[in-house]
Amino acid sequence: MPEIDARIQRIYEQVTQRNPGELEFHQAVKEVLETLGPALRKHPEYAEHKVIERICEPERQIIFRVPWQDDKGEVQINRGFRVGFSSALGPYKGGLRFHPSVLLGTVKFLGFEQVFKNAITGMPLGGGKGGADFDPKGKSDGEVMRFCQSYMTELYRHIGELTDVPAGDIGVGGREIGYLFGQYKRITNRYETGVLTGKSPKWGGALVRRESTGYGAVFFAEEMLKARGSDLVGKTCVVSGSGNVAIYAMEKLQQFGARVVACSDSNGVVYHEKGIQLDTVKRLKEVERKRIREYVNAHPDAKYIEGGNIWDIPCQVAMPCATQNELDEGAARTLVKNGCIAVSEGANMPTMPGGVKLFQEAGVAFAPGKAANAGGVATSALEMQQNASRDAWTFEHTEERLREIMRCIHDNCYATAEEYGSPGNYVIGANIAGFRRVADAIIAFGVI
Ligand code: NDP
Ligand code: 2IT
Repeated sequence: MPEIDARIQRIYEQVTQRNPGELEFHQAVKEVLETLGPALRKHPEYAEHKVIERICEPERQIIFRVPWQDDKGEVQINRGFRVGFSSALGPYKGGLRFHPSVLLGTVKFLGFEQVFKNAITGMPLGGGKGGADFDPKGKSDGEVMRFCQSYMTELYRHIGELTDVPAGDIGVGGREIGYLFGQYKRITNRYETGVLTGKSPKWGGALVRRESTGYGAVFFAEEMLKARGSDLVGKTCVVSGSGNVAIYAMEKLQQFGARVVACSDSNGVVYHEKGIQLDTVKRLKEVERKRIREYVNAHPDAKYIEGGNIWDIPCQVAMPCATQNELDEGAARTLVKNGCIAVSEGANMPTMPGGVKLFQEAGVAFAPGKAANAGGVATSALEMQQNASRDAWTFEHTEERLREIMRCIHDNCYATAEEYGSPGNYVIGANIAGFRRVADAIIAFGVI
């Protein structure tokens, strides 16, 4: 039915015209829309109720000034954002990103992805995202605290455990969540633990949330390999980044008996043939907040490549866990040539469209971030569940729940891809499975 394809194309053109210059948002929308044809053909009600048009328009977008004083007493001004994309399945849910590159279009791309990701977890979560163009790098704890307090002084009126529940993303970890929660508690006079996730387990956070995104992306990789009669044991792996997602992806890969030979940060790449020593990475990144180049001071047999491309390093399993568009078509070609058999995205939209196509054509098992990194937000939902029941689960129990959730997401994507005529295509499986759950709720609620 070519009219369906023409309709999808028209919707995409409207999105680009109405959101000029927001290239990452356009990219995220395009990637989803071009996979929805089979769902629209099978379910004409989605077109009739203009479900796609509604999903592409955020329910609300909040932009605000964030003034704060640095350690020298100088006034600094940043811009804060929170976009509530869809509340069809639950309160808006998604992280906050503090990075100098953050623009409204960045937050919208992430919020759009989040809607589908949260839907395929099967949990009661809407989708949203937020952040600021604040750069936490090189800032003192006091500066980060004052920034977070100022940010929350506006944000508090827009969030709540039944309305919108932020969490971490790039540049926002346990320290920032603590400062944000402290200010929320102080302003609202409420110890409303369920308003944020990613809290420290010392005061209301869930065990495993810190590890969950990285662990989940490895569980997904393991499921993909299992579906092909293989596993992670003895596999050579490369993980980009060295932040929250990368560190715990490396940890779980090692626990599965894989060999992680490289990781990175925005300055360069560390290659350690005998295997990355994770204690060193954790000390450098989680405690001392230093650059990855310092790794070689502790391990002189490792190599540091300033400005290097991590995807040049041969591996069987690649896990991009740093940021969007970090793996281009050329890098995908190199990976395939070097024998890569599986790619599991810990980051959001790290592989560029040409790279995804190349992996799929080469028969590489490819897991899009929407499915592979959904363990983070799924464990946020488990944190909300524990907060609501004033309970705290053990590490083992929570990790088992995460593993089961990732297994279900994998099987759902796999089965949906098959049902819609593209067996083995996890991109189509994830997009259609997520879309259908949101779309059915949107139709049920009428025109709101
Ligand atoms: P962190 O801030 O903990 O770590 C980010 C890592 O990526 C750092 O090593 C950083 O290097 C690198 N990086 C960030 N921006 C760039 C850039 N522009 N170019 C090169 N490298 C960069 O963030 P997270 O680990 O939490 O997030 C990583 C990815 O995972 C993001 O795409 C995020 O959206 C996604 N994600 C995170 C979840 C979570 O629960 N935290 C859940 C699901 C997805 P440097 O320090 O030099 O900047
Ligand atoms: O991209 C993501 O899924 C996250 N940054 C985590 C969101 C959350 O609410 O836990």
